[in-house]
Amino acid sequence: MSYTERIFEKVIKENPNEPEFHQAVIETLRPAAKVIDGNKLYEELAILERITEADRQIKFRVSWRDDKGSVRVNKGYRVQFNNALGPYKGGLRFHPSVNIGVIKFLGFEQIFKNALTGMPIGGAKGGSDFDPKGKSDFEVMSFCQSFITELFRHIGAQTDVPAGDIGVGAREIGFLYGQYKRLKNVHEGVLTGKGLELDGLPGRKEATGYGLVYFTEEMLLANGKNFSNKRVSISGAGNVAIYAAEKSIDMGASVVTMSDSNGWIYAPKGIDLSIIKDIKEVKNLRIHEYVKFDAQAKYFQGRFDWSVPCDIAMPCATQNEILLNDAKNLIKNQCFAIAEGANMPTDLASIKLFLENGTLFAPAKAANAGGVSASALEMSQNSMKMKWEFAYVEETLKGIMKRIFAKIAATSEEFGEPKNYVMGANIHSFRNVSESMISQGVI
Ligand code: NDP
Ligand code: 2IT
Repeated sequence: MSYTERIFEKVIKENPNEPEFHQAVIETLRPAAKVIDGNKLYEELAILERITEADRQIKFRVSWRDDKGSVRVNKGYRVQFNNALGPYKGGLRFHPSVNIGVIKFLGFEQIFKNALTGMPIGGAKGGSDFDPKGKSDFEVMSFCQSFITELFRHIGAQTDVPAGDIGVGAREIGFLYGQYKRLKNVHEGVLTGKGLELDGLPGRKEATGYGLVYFTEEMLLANGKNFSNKRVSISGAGNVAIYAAEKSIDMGASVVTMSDSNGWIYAPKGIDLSIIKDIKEVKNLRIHEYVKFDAQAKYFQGRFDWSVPCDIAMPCATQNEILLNDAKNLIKNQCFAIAEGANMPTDLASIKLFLENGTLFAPAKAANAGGVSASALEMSQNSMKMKWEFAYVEETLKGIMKRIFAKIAATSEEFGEPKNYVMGANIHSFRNVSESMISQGVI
């Protein structure tokens, strides 16, 4: 049995009940097996044993009071996975589905995503099973203050820099930042995704969605296609989905679907994003409200199954939202490109099917790296005590996404499968991280 396959068995055995983590390890290392299994040094130095074992896993209790004065208790996590390339960096997710396996999958992915950005950042992820939905601002603040009162001792601008993810946006980051500053008495770039009224980066909010579209455009252009007049099917209606939709529309496409965890909308002539922004960003309502304002649109309750005609699909909600039947729906409807905005939205069987079918496939660790790239710009902005302009950030982001695509495409080419961007992304990032680990000795 090969080194990589033995490691998969070991990871599965030693991390029981963590299916998302197993999936992330296989999804990353199997496409890189060609370089790993062909290089004995990796095995001699136990690179895979080390890379799949987090540097540190922090789990803590978060007690807080709700508006009625009742005491509530949640679980908090931070997994500092690997800092070979720089300080630990990665988001915080607040969602009832969060557990240690989910945070480990996200932290593991983050190591390789961050390596692709070319910026000096290691990989981490954190979060809580706290559900911000239906909570007052005061309750969210109370929770965030308690969460950071434990986490503050483990993070810092040179150590570990958290940011947002599902359920964590500028409001939550502001509350976390305020309490951190109070505890440490330093104003430093310890969190990214801060509001513009704090030391936030103009363009961070838009960066993941815009970056996804910039990356996808590069992939389309390299294959003789573009966004113009294409139908884009998007899932989710949060931070990533909204700004992926905005940039797709800017590029001349129409967005025909969006969703939330209750259901999805289909607007064959294109969604009016100003209505979505008003519903989601201003009024904080459910997506079914959309059909009240757009007569051509239909609402379907329940899970989105990717069953409507589209040219490009962008899953932007959560993990495993494209399963085999969904992939078959997309192929049947002649969708020619998938670009992952969410982390690990496509399961292993569906990725395999897309690649066999010749569907262009932009893997998350490359395609959604715009968010963390902008976070790294925010770190540099904060450490220099500067404020970058939105236009500068947008241009820089565009350059970063283009470079990521070029590096991946060159690597896929080097290994004889020029259209296999999954292989290109995983080999390229694995090589970066492992070379850096090797030069730092056995630690
Ligand atoms: P948000 O919380 O802003 O939005 C998440 C969206 O996805 C909401 O519409 C939400 O619906 C929906 N959603 C979440 N969980 C589920 C679920 N289990 N089933 C169905 N729908 C669900 O998060 P983001 O937009 O920030 O994150 C979306 C994805 O992008 C995640 O996978 C995240 O890890 C990834 N990502 C985020 C980055 C960032 O910078 N924010 C960077 C890179 C990747 P509802 O409101 O009903 O919960
Ligand atoms: O998955 C991700 O890359 C994020 N949630 C953003 C991480 C960051 O540090 O900006």
